[in-house]
Amino acid sequence: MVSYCLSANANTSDDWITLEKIRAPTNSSTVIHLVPLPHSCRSEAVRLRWSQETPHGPEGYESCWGLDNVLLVNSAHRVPLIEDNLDPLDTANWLFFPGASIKHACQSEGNALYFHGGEGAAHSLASTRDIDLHREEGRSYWEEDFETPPLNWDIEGAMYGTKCGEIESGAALVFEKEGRRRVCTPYLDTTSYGNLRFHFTMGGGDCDPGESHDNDVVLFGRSEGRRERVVLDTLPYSSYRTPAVVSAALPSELQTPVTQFCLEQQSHGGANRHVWAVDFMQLLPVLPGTHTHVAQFSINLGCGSYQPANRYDTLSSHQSNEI
Ligand SMILES: [Ca+2]
Repeated sequence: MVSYCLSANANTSDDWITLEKIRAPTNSSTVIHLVPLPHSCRSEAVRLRWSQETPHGPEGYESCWGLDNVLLVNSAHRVPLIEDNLDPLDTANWLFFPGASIKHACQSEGNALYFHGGEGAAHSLASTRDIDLHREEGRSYWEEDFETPPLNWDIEGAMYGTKCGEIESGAALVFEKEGRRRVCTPYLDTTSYGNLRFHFTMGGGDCDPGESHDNDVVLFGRSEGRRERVVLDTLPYSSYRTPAVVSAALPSELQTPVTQFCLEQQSHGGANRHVWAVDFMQLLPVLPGTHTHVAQFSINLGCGSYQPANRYDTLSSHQSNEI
């Protein structure tokens, strides 16, 4: 059995690239294959093919084969969001591991998180720090981190800095000037996006807080050719003293080839009054892929002296829900 890939710009079937030759299993059990794609297969419009080689001898053979659960994941050269071999354990990676000790045990390579169980061990678990799985490196999504002035944005009444504290990371867009305070993105093709997110504060850090709903900031979008604004949210003056993520689902009228998003403060008390800031704005795909991340770990359940007690439950993820 041979698996291949073919780029769209290849002209003939002779350009199929062999990825792997798979021998027939010696028994009838199902075998899972993980095949890294070479660079030549990582482009647009690539096809994959599986085929059985023709028999060499005159007698031929009888066989049937099946294929199931084909999964293409973009994980080959992605920087791991978290990686820890525990040699030594990186304390920044782990929130809790009650019931565990870090030691060489259970035939581990170097240190392992070792859970010895026993009486009264109510909880044995290991919990990582929060990991932002929305940042899907390599996927197509749009973002702006305001570390340098962005091109083609329409910005009034703002400067770049950390006056309102660190909103997401590094510099943010800080609205503190006199006059109109408004920011609009360039016109974007939002047909494949379903969610707009950004980090926001009013009154964070050393910034003057808002005092009334007159200071609220309105989030709206508009499509080219339509004059009317589509209001997505109104950010109350008192709700973002601590920076927080604002997340807005895109209605269908804002999923167009030419759409922009704006934030505008209704009114304020002048320079350095009622100050707000924005950082790390991003557009996320309509539907995140179901398999966009891979967790890989090794676990040994058989090293205790009383093996029937060994049990593991699940690898679970808890998502702080902001969408
Ligand atoms: Ca930033």
